[in-house]
Amino acid sequence: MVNITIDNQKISVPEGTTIMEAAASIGIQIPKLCYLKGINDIAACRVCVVEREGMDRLMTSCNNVAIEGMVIYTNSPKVRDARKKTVQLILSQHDCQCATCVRSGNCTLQKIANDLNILDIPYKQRLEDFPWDKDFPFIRDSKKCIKCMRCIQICDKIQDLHIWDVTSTGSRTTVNVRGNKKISDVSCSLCGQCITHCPVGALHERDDTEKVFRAIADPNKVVVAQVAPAVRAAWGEALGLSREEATVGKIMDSLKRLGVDYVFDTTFSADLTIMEEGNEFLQRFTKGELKLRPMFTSCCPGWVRFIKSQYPHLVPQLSTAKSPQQMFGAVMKTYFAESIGVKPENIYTLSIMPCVAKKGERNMELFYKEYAGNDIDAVLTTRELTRMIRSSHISPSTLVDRECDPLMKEGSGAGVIFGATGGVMEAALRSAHYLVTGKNPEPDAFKIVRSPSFETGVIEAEVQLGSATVKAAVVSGLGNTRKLLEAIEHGEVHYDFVEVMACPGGCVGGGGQPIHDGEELAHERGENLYFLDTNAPLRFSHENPDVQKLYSDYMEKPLSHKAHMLLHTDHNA
Ligand code: HC1
Ligand code: SF4
Repeated sequence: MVNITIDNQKISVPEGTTIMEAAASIGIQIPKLCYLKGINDIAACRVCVVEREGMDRLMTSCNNVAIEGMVIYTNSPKVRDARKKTVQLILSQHDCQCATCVRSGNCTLQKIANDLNILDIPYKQRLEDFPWDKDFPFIRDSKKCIKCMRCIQICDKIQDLHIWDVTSTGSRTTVNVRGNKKISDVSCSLCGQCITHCPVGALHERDDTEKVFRAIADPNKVVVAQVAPAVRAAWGEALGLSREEATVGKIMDSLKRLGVDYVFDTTFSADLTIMEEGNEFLQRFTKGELKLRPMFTSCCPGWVRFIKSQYPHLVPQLSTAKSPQQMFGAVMKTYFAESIGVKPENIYTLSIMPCVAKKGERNMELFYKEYAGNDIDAVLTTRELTRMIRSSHISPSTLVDRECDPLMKEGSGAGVIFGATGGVMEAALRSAHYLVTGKNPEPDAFKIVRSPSFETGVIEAEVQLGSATVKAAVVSGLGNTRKLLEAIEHGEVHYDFVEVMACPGGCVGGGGQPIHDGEELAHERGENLYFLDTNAPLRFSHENPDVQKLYSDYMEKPLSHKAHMLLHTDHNA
């Protein structure tokens, strides 16, 4: 242990404790802007400076550890003065139009400036204005970038994609796409992790809310919405609702009150995905197509973009099943459209997703009879949904539980857990067990795939399906994924079926979810989905009566010709 004094309080802390952590242990929160534990502790912003007795120079507290006998002041006149000047300088290079900023009210810089009682900026404003493609699924506003380096670190260390870089030097030092390229010319996965780790409004999703409002107001359009599994675990966070209050039924109510015509739950098409992908896996597995092993899941568009750019030779190993989002869009514009007597071109398909990459995936084409268009017309992130609710003056406390509309009303607990890492694999194994043995397993029989190793982010399991043993692996985070793919390529590990999610923890930690600066909530949100699954009346995708009816009335059977046309894709196309 190390003995130090902070603001006249004597404390003992374990060796290696930073001054910031030591102060926090006695309730002193030192302000910080760029710091992210274990990812960005490079003291780039210098907001966390403290004074050490006997030293002239102030020191940063996020990356300096407590040393025996140190006497530290976190709020001396010198510290207050320096901290205020630092923040004022940052503000002089930041577009401070808070009233029109997407992060207003949830911005670390705004909070620190307020907390420090900064009422003016005595320096000349100097803003950088780099061009950006406004049609790209996310937007970078260089005028708001505070060069904290978090985006660089997250993309390098967690996603291993190295999209961002420091450019220029000295006072001109700034951040931009590596090599000053256009974002559309580099291999961004669209995972959105740089957005959720940005402390200000420099990175945000392309706002599609006005486009959706216009479609709702269009009398010729029938707006049909779906809500992804992981949205229910997080949407209430931004609206002041507790986990218990923030039910999926209230999302459905909010959509109806916004004017959406029909509302559905993506858990329905997650169940449908299991029917297609589960049967595809069994077909590949029993046919012994060894060169196509392992089969990779294909529902995460961040992962699909990653494999296409980083490991194109492995693309044939992706399941050909479209993601639940895309399958639902195709079903809405055909089966559902026919059931309500509306032409597919008059159906406007909207999805609410925890994800930015879904805005890219939506461009997937749909050709059916005379119709040529897209499965999905608009994707809103969880954050955009909450902005629509707020801008429509819907009071969250007045929302009530509303069921989904008929025909595709049901979704199983297996569909709900798609939103957490391991969930797609677990749902698939539940149904694969039934398909192989003719009997349901215990619903929680495969829960081993829920807990990734802390170090690798990977879960491995050998699962018995009748007389066959299936070697499964689950991974989330693209840096972890790259390591796993390398091990597969080098023959160090062998699997039959691998689930990959681009965002750490799966969709619950998605790049479109509410932002809590510095806090990772994926695990907690995932627990919420497992709770909902445990208490769901239906736990098996193959028992979903609405999916069964879709097959008997329309698709015929999994992997039928029609199913291939509507529910599968050629990833090489
Ligand atoms: Fe996901 Fe999926 S689980 S990809 O994370 O397969 O986004 O929630 O909707 O499509 O169902 C996201 C979540 C989502 C799809 C499903
Ligand atoms: Fe990197 Fe993901 Fe951000 Fe793209 S979206 S730059 S891959 S962190």
